[in-house]
Amino acid sequence: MINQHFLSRLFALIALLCPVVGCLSAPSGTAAMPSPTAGTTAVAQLNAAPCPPLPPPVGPTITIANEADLRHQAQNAAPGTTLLVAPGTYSLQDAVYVTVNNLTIRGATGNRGDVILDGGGMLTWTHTHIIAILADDVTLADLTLRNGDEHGVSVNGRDRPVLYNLHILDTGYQLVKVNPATPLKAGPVGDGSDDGLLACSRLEYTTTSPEDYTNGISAHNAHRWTVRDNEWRRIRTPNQVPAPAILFWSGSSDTLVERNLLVDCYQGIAFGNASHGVGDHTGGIVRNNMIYASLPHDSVIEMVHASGWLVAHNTALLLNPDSGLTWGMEARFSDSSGTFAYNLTNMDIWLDRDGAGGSGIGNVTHAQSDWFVDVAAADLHLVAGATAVIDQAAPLPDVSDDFDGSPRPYGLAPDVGADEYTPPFTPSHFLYLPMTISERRT
Ligand SMILES: [Ca+2]
Ligand SMILES: [Ca+2]
Ligand SMILES: [Ca+2]
Repeated sequence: MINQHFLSRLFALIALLCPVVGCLSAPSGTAAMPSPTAGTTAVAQLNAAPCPPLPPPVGPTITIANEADLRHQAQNAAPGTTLLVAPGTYSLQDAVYVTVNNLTIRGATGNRGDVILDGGGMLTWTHTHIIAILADDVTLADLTLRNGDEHGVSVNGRDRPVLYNLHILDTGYQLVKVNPATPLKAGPVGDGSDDGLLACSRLEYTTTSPEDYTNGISAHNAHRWTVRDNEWRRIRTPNQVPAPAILFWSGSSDTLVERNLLVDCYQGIAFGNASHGVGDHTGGIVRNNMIYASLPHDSVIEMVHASGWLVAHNTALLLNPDSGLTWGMEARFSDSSGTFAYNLTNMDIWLDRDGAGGSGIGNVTHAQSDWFVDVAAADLHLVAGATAVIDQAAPLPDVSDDFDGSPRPYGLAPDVGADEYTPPFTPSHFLYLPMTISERRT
């Protein structure tokens, strides 16, 4: 008879061993971008580890049930207040201008699909953005923002914004825009936006942007921003103009872009831009992202007028390149330097375009579709047969986990690309762990 003490000891032992043997690692091929509200199984919770629900509000809260009150409180609540927006669809009559420092606007249920802020349409020229941040330490969470004139979220030179568990779709210009200054209200001008976070969100167009001016996020003069654990779909223009989904430029620095999934975007991740000059981006890391393109595409990771970067352990399967395109990642112009390491892709990596000084370590550029779990579903986790890349990398100090947030390495060595392969979970991993029970029954 197994008593409670035995069970608690057994589970304690499993918990102790699992970080070593990986027995509770999620099976390869599970949902790539878990929602913070997805499921309650143990595996779902482990998968969602990088995206836990926000903790309960601290400080005063105000429940919001109509759009006029939301706009009013965003400018009049006391600093530190949380505006809890009740479930529903809110037809905004103007942008929500947040001018109160340390204000949080969040959906009341934690499910971003329950609270929809609708701007009425793209490029209707009625009220610019869905939400404009004009204060420091503003958090937006658990919301859907859609049908905006210009931007879903406009950050204007203010610091430490947190954009978390949002669904942003179908806005006329960039879905998220980070401006260097505060053009709409009085305030610090031109000092940029520092220490922002965009995480655990989904950003997309239903088809394409309405015209050629868009990005998923475009950030000017932004410093130490983190963009992680987001899903980006169809960030593209009607005329296939170059428009990176994730673009940091205009003097931005030390951007971290990790564990994002990009599907059918025309371009992917860019530090700097060819339309600018020397010093467009400094430092930064792009790691553990998965990029899949079946619609026509340009190159998907580009470091342009950018120096001091690391692009490591990204997976890019690119199936519909524009005519003449033979490369999927590039460093460009003579002021660009950095390292591409252990990326996995099926197209070339151009290290020295226009005199750039990129270096390459251990990249694999002949990826095959059958190395991945489910290409048609954009699931680029590795299968057991991907032996050409499993355990074929060397550890990098800047890459200690993978796309799933699971620790590297599993097995003998890190794997090339964004996924660290772990065998599918089966009970046999723990049912046959050796252990001795010397418990004296009383
Ligand atoms: Ca600032
Ligand atoms: Ca490995
Ligand atoms: Ca993994």
